[in-house]
Amino acid sequence: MTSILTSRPELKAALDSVAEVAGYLWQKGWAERNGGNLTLNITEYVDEQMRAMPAICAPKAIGVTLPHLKGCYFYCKGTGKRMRDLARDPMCAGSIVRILDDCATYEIIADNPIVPTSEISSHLAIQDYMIECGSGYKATLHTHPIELVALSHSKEFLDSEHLTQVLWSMIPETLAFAPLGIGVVPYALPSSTELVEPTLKQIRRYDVVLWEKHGTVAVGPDMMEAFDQTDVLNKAANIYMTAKNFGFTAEGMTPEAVQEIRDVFKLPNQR
Ligand code: 2HA
Ligand code: ZN
Repeated sequence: MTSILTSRPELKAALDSVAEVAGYLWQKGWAERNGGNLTLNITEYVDEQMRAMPAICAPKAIGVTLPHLKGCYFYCKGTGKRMRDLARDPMCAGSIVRILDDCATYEIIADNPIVPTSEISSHLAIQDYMIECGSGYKATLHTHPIELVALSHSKEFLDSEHLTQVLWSMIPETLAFAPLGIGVVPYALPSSTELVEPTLKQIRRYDVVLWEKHGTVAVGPDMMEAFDQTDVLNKAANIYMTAKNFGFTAEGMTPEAVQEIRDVFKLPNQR
């Protein structure tokens, strides 16, 4: 079967990178069964022929209206699909969708009518914000990083500022590569539109959002960067856990040492 990726090397390269990330998620144990989902804004690769492609399913409601997404195209992982399958072939585990002019509906155009991720409303609401604020960010990534999810089971770490400070203090690179920190969203039913507003509120301020007792949502200019953001924060949580396993609580770098890194590397405190 011919694919939309055939004779579109730039689009294929972008999705190859998404596939590479999907493989890492599986290897890290963050993507059990169909766990996690992702979207990539691919509008920059869309040509006339793609714009003319007919829908291969009936239009579907996003659940929210997103004015900045008019005419945009996204690659979305399919609901119920496995990251480890996506790693081998992105078009077998996801599809390409077009946002319709009402900004509240999408249709699938390729390759197969694979229904997008159940968390599509949160992902597309974040995509809408990323266009609105001119970030140039194209990727959203939801996954289940073990140590961060475990920390979200403790009331102590449901405070975004406290969790961020603890993670930053574990290893200097955490602050250097996640200078906006991590925001926590209280538990809500997975895939529900109830998650949309709280997630958006936190992603405006933080690099990564932690959904209590569930997983993370990260954004980035591309999928690899969204993965890296999640990875550096989870690494810090792993160090905290490892110290606990040794029988002590990690001391953490002093607030002065953390501030020094912010000053020396001139790290931003907003996007
Ligand atoms: O796609 O992770 O939160 C499966 C999930 C839903
Ligand atoms: Zn999930």
